[in-house]
Amino acid sequence: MNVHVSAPADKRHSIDPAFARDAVRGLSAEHKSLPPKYFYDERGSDLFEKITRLPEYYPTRTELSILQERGDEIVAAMPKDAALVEFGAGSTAKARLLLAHRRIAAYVPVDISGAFLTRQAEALKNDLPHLAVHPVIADFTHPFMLPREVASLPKAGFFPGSTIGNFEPEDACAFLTIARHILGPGATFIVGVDLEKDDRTLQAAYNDEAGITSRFNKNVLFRINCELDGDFDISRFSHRAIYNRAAHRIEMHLVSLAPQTVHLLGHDIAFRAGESIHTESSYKYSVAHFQELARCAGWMPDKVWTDARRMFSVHALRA
Ligand code: AVJ
Repeated sequence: MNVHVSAPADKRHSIDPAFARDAVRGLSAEHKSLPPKYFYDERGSDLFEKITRLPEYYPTRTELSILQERGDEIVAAMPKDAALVEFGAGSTAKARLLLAHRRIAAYVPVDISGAFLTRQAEALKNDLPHLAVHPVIADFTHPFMLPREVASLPKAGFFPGSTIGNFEPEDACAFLTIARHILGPGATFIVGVDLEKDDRTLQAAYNDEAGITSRFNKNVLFRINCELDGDFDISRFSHRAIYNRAAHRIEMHLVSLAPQTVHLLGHDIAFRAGESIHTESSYKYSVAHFQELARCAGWMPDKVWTDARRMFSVHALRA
């Protein structure tokens, strides 16, 4: 049963209009979907952090091992005394592995979360006093200005974590093009990209035994209930992650276990039994396939580093 209890007047909150628009639009479409960026409120970011430590979720630890073991070569692929511009700097853990080599003059973490960014930047200034740190509060998927303090320095972009896998290939190409314009001529771009591999490893990484990925996926419904006055009965949806090999992507879905109608912001959203909401695509690339994408965006593929088991890749591109 879906009983909608509205919040008392003093508990009412302001609604994020972009979230409201994207949720209503995505849930009203013939093939229902929700943008993956709405996974990441505080609870969702915490669940993602837990995912990165799961035994089945290989990408984070594999990329960290590549950055750790090949950091000197990766930094050598950048111009000397560059400003390292990190797109979507969640934590500075990965950048620190490159900054440790002391060939980088400045660090420009770009993130939409201002408070978080300022805290991280302060900690980094303490640990690496020689480094100039200039955080930029911006949505890195849109064009933004680099701080004037780094205008005269050569640039190295950094986009780890296979975050690029969340973009549709056309959007990934558009993003790489914007990044090339922001970084300018002579720049290097270091991009972490998850590799195509066997189904079992991929499916396991998104269907962990402990059920954390399922909670992470369902967090978007939880947010709709809390923030958009939705009345999803979350127990009547199940997590599904499958590898769509023809499309080269993991697809995460939330599948309705019964016919049901959900209400939010004055809209009635009807579900058939078995109907799904597509909540995330995580594209996987071969080395050659990613290099082709980079060329489309005007970058010249340079070096590539992978782990011994070829699970994950770190690419250096040249503008
Ligand atoms: C943060 C987009 C790289 O696609 O692997 C992890 C997000 N989703 N488990 C990924 C995610 C489910 C992750 N990215």
